[in-house]
Amino acid sequence: MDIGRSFTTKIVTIERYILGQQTGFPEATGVLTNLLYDLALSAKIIASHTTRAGLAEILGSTDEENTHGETVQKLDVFAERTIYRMNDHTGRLAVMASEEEEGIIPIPPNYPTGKYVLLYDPLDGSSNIDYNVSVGTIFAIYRRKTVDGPGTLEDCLQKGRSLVAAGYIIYGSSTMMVYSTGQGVHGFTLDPRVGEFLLSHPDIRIPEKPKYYSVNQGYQPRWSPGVQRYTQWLQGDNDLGMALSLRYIGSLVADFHRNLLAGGVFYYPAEGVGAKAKGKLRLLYEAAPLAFLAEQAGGYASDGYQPILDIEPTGLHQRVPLFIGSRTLVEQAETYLRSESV
Ligand code: FDP
Repeated sequence: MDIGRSFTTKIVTIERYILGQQTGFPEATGVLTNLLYDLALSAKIIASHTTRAGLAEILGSTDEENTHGETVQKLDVFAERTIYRMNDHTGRLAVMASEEEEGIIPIPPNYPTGKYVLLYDPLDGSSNIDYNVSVGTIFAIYRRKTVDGPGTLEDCLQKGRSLVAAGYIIYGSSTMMVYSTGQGVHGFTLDPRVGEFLLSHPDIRIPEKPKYYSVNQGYQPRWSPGVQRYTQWLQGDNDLGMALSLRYIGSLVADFHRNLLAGGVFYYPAEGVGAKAKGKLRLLYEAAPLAFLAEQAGGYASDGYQPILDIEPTGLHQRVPLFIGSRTLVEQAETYLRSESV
């Protein structure tokens, strides 16, 4: 028997896959391909640190010194710096913006600027780091709006419908990178033995039959009547023929990832007046890129009234209520929320 031929599954690295997708576009210059590959490399570096996060040298304040006399960086600061340093000098980007930084992040004047804009949340769910719970990185790539020179705020304030690519990396029981360039959603698992992301989840589609709803139920008293009724609908007062199970990690990437694969809805609604009057999550760094992936996987994302992808951003750190996941479940949320405003 020829043992070699009995293995029929192809091994596809993320590099090969990204390049393969590019060949469908003869006009492509390879810049986006390389940008995605740089993000995969950043992910490997960040993953190599998240797996050591329980070690004392990683935890602690940003200005503590470790035993080597080096300044200890918290993991979220480390992730932020890694993505920045991987992308500031490549000539692929006009400007960046990060959830961790107040303003836009210009490309240093000694480096060339390029045609893309990178927005990222370097370590989402970071309140979970100290408890060994999955965290993630989210990224969004747009084409610049300005023609040349240093990128501007205007380049960063684009609605999700204009996204060229988006994705996330989940640092969990394994590390996965999931991304879309508008040709479906594809997932790659990092094989730590060879240091490569290998195609493990081609063309992800949210399953027809949803399993889970995910929300911080502790905040229920602060929700509007529409969100309360919607939650009861998910719990069994519905025509789905089953009550959905509640699963809530409190780490957006992990909650989204599970529901993408299992079917379900994640929501972080508005909470009346006060700090969370518009919810908690950020439009540009969290909601829009994940909404892009949800739609590419056959799902949907809404603020309760309109598609997240159609919201015109007005500020870098703008918050937005988010309902995301299986299309029918998100549309049902819209029905309940709209009915409360008539
Ligand atoms: P975190 O504060 O830990 O960074 O947007 C940040 C986020 O986590 C999301 O990842 C997560 O879904 C949400 O906040 C959790 O918020 P609650 O603790 O209010 O449920």
